[in-house]
Amino acid sequence: MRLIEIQIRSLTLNLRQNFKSNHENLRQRRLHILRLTTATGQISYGELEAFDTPTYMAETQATAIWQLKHVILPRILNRDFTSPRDFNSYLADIVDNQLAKAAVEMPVWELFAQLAQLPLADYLAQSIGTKAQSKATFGVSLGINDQVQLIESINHHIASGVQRFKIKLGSVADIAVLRTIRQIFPSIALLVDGNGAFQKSDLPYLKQLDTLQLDMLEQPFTNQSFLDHQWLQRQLQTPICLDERIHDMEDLRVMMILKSGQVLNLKPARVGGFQVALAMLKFCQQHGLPCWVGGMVESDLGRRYVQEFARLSGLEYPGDIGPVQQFYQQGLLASTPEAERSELTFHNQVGLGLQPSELLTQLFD
Ligand code: OSB
Ligand code: MG
Repeated sequence: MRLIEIQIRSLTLNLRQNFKSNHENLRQRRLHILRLTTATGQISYGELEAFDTPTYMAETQATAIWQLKHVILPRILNRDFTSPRDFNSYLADIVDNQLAKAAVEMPVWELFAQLAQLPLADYLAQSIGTKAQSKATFGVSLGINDQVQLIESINHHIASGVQRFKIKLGSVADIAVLRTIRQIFPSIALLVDGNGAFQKSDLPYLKQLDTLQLDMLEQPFTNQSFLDHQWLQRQLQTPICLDERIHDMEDLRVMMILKSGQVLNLKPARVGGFQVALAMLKFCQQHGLPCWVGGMVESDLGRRYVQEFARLSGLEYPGDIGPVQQFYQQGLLASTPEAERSELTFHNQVGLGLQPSELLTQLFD
């Protein structure tokens, strides 16, 4: 396969409602969309998932676009590669820059799945000797909010059939809110995401989480920390799940050896694309480490990649992979997987079977 053109367009999507985490308060999602064309006229689209600030990850839209234009695209354009793995070898010596790499790596897998006439999920599964399922279960992630709003959102989503909720925390004060929520909703599957909001001195508050039957506590401490998470996990029954601390395979090995966490939130873009994500899934299965699929408030296009990955067996815990109508009115695709209660159903499309909406078509006019 040979890529002869990669066009890049910027796109801003307004959120229906702000999405607040300890990292930033998203009101708009500024994205770049890539269109890849091969020498034989095949087309695929990619999405750059970086944020505006270097808080969740070091990359921003601006730095990642610079790396794409000046470093990544010159290495991959007009080169022949025989497989996604061969493609990745052109990028292997570039340190980090996971989100920039993923913006091209993931659509390259889609192009190879098109060639193989397979659904992307089957093509991914085949590459690690596993299977893909026709359904995937999702939960909902709710941003930092006041108690009244959170209860209203949870009720709204329960009415549509969602049973697993992730709630963002911004400070120890939010733990009191969480206790009330648990009293009102004793049987929902509940987890919380600190996005680095906490410090070791918050231990007395974090210990209270153990009484709330949480499925897990995601990333309580900063992106830099393995040792503080290890220290906390030794004093907490609730499993710690790492997200933004895990950038590559080495991080995952360190997490396992130090027992800095017991669960992995796996986002293909965060680790540089599908090749590393697949290796991580395999590693987690070999070592009995539970692993599930996270989201990054993607557009419906970026979300399709994550949803497709979530079809792989071994990713049974409900992912942050639900319909992005939760976030946006506008979409780049004419159709997205059917969502019924908390389940997505996929059809046997070739690749991702992407059908551009008018918005996506106009972007590249
Ligand atoms: O920490 O999991 C996170 C969204 C953007 C950046 C980081 C995170 C999130 C989410 C997932 O919580 C929300 C979603 O995409 O459904
Ligand atoms: Mg997280």
